[in-house]
Amino acid sequence: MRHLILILGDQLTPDISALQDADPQQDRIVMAEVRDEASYTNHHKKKIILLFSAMRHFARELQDAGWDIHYHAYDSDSSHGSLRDVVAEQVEAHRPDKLITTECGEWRLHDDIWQWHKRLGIPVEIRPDNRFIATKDEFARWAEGRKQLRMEFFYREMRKKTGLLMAPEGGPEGDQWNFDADNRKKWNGKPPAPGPFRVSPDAITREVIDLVEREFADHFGSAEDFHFAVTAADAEEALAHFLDFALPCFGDYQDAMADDEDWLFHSVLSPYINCGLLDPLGVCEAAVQHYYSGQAPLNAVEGFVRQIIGWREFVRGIYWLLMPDYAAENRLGNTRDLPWFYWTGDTGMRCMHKAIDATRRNAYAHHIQRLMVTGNFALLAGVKPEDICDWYLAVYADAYDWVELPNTLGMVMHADGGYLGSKPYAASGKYIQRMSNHCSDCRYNVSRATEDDACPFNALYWHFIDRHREAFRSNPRMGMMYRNWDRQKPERREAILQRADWILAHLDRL
Ligand code: FAD
Ligand code: DLZ
Repeated sequence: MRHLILILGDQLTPDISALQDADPQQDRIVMAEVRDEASYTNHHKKKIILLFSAMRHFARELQDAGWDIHYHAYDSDSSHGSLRDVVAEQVEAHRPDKLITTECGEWRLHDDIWQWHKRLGIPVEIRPDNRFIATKDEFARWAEGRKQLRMEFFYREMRKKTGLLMAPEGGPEGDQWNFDADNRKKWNGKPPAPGPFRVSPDAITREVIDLVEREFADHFGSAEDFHFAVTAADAEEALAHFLDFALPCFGDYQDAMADDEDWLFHSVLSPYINCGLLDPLGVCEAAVQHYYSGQAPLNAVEGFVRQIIGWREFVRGIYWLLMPDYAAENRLGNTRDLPWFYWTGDTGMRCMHKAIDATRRNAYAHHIQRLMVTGNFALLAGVKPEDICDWYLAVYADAYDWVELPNTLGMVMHADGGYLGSKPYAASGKYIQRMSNHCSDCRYNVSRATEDDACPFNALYWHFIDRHREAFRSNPRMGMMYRNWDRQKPERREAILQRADWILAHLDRL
């Protein structure tokens, strides 16, 4: 055999770099469902189902196209518990000249694969991941020498590089790079939200569901009502469904939340983009076509494209620029354990209960729930970054360290000093009230801050502002918060801080 080619569970793309120049007559592909990958965090059951089923479908498609594949199906009794074990067995059995793979997305595994050539006794060629718009080197070059790294400026470079939403004269379509200011409407039930594209599980998926219910029974989340796409063809249909039914309102309601609506106008495409079933650039090109054909407004399409070629690329760049030290950052010095209700959803705070319950059922919550509800609470309560990062890595079907870590540690926890935002996204209950209808059905009163029934976000917000005065003293974007806090009567400030202290001492009672 000439080459052994390793394809990971989040590399389900037929033209992934590891397969380029490969020869079905001489090369062999290896894919493996293994304990180490399925158990390094408490992955949501639906995430494991999605990956195992999508891997099995992908392997079958490659086989049908004439490839020689070794597919290692999950077996809890197998002595091959890691990807390296399975690859070593294949190397032993077939003596390839070389192992080829595409660089993986997580530092923990990346660091391991870099050492494999010593253990395997053959060269290991690790190719760049060709599914991203910017290479790691390109991002590093862009970042070099800049005082501050801001997504907005990187995003503009990506717009120019891809030509997406660029007018013929060379400027941005609509003479504006960013339409975020138009994208902050509250949703009051109209127009109705379309819900995500749903696929009924086929025989392969049903087999995987049984496997996961059996072998991963203690993992977070529900396996019931699994409806994710598990093939590229179905993921394309999910994209078409989003473009036709949700994209037109994506911009307007991008920041909205609703008590009885899990998905609003979000695309629910991240699980597919991240495991390789959809190409991020192709997704953006399709959205842009909907703008040019008049099917979706510019604020929606620009907002959507920015999430993918802006935020998604930017967080990946930050991750690879700053890892491995990045994961240990804790600039606000947080020490609190993650409250247990993050795993159960058992809390009277309506917004938290709704976000966690949707997470448990769907392995999905939209960005504003992640950022401004579960994230905001962890920030205000001073949860240890490692605890909250572990939670986000476990509970979502789209979670991989390269994208989860900067979003959580950086954007939510401000634990990196501000790469993902020039000020923390801290907010009181008023923000949640403004953007949702959760508060009207909540056990707590959002208009109060000090009473026993007062919304915990309110007192915690001021406690956060007060206890981090030193850290934010010189941040001009925080000045108004401190002026507002200092303007309150001393007795009021004292009562708020006391209420916050009580909350922090009794998080399990909220
Ligand atoms: P949409 O709202 O429809 O957005 C379209 C696409 O843009 C998404 O599919 C995604 O590919 C991309 N995108 C949007 N926002 C971001 C972002 N901030 N970073 C990277 N890509 C983005 N996203 C993940 O893919 N994996 C994660 O593990 C993850 N963890 C997160 C943790 C926290 C604390 C926060 C605040 C955000 C996290 N995000 C993560 C980003 C974002 O919340 C999800 O990408 C989004 O909710 C996925 O749902 P969607 O496909 O409906 O997105
Ligand atoms: C997330 C995941 C899971 C649950 N299982 C596997 C697996 O059994 N085999 C595999 O190749 N990949 C899996 N993955 C995805 C990997 O963990 C992913 O490749 C790394 O997170 C690197 O991005």
